[in-house]
Formats: sequence, structure tokens, C-alpha cells
Amino acid sequence: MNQEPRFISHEPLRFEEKEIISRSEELHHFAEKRRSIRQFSDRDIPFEVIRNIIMTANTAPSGAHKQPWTFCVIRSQELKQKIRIAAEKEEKESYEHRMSDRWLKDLEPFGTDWRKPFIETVPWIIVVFKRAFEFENGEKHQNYYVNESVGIACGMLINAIHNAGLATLTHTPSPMNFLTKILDRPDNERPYLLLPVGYPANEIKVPNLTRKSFDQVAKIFD
Ligand code: IYR
Repeated sequence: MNQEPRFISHEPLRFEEKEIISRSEELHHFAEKRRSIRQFSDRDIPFEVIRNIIMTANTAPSGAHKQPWTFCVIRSQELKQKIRIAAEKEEKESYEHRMSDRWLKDLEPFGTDWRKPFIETVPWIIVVFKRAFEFENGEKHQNYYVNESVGIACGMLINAIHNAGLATLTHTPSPMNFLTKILDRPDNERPYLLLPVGYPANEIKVPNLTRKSFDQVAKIFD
């Protein structure tokens, strides 16, 4: 019997300490330039780029390597319009009735409201679904650490979009089961996050925010 070996050799990347320091600095500097933006251009992006960023997200670690994600990539203007209309309907209800006063006040600096025109402007939107379970030989098997796994993959996707010189915004319409219906997803998939992918518009403004300092986000136990 020719069985696949359980473990195989792996050649990890190894750098000199100096290079490790400079590489970590460079990535930090680059990451600081990322902003969520809300004004996009309608300029087209080749499918190859979308494929590459998704395959980057697909390298994320996941519980028992189940890779419990499906990335729905939407280019059809008709579907984008359907999604926009449904998202805005839910968002309008949320902004007007479901969100607390405190929440609305916390969102004030961002100038967000129920309108989501970017869903139709960008050439591509990616709707990420988490896969709660799988069917194998007619048997239902739960996946593991699904939220953690899909959250990590989305982080990597956002970084890949930034690295390509494109922009996105994490849109979380709530509730988002309309996405299951519009995209005709099976029972084991639940919508997780909607990411428009595009070039930023020519003139854009973003909220005047600063990020927390190292000391605010890290505690050192020597
Ligand atoms: N999901 C809504 C509201 C919203 C909530 C948070 I928390 C934000 O940081 C931004 C927006 C929307 O997408 O508008």
C-alpha cells in the first residue's frame, strides 16, 4: 500500500536578526497606512488580483485545518444592486430602531449611515461565509473554532487587499441572512463579512483617528 506520509519535511524561512528587525518594521509602517474607506472608484480590477488575495486568505490557520470558509466573489451588477437594496433595508431599520443611542453616538465620528452606495460602485464585492459544519458521506460534522478561523482569514484578506494597493471596508449588515438568500448558499454556510474591493476614489476623506499606542494595547510580563 502506497500511503501518504503523515509528516513531511518543511523548510521554514530563516533570516538574520537584522533582517528580522527591518522586515517587522517595514510591515508595521505599511500596515499603518491602511484605512477603511467609504468612497471608491468604479475602475476595474483584474480577476487575477481577486484570486490572489483570496488564495492569501486561504493560507490562514484554521481549527483542525478544516478551512471553514467560502468566499463569494460578486461582479454581476444585478446581484450587487440586489445586495445593496437588501443591505440598506436592514441598515435603515438598524440605524433608526435597533441600535442604542450609545452605539449611534460611538459611530458619529465615522459619519456612517444606512446608505451603502459603495456596494454598487466597486468592481468586486467579496461576501465571506463561515461554514458551521460539513456533510461527509451523508454525515454531518461540526467544524472547529469557526469564528476564530474565519476572523483570521478575513484579517489576512484585508491585509492582502491593502498590499495590492487597493482598499476595502468591513461592512457588517445586521442581520445578514439576506445574503444567504440572494447568493443561494447552502444550510451549512452563514454570512460573516462583506468586503467591497476597489480603488479609492480620487478625493477621499477619512475620520480623524489615531491608533492606540503600544503601551495601551500590550502588557509585558518579563
Ligand atoms: N453595520 C453598520 C453599523 C456600523 C457598526 C460599527 I461597530 C461600525 O464600526 C461601523 C458601522 C454599518 O455597516 O453601517
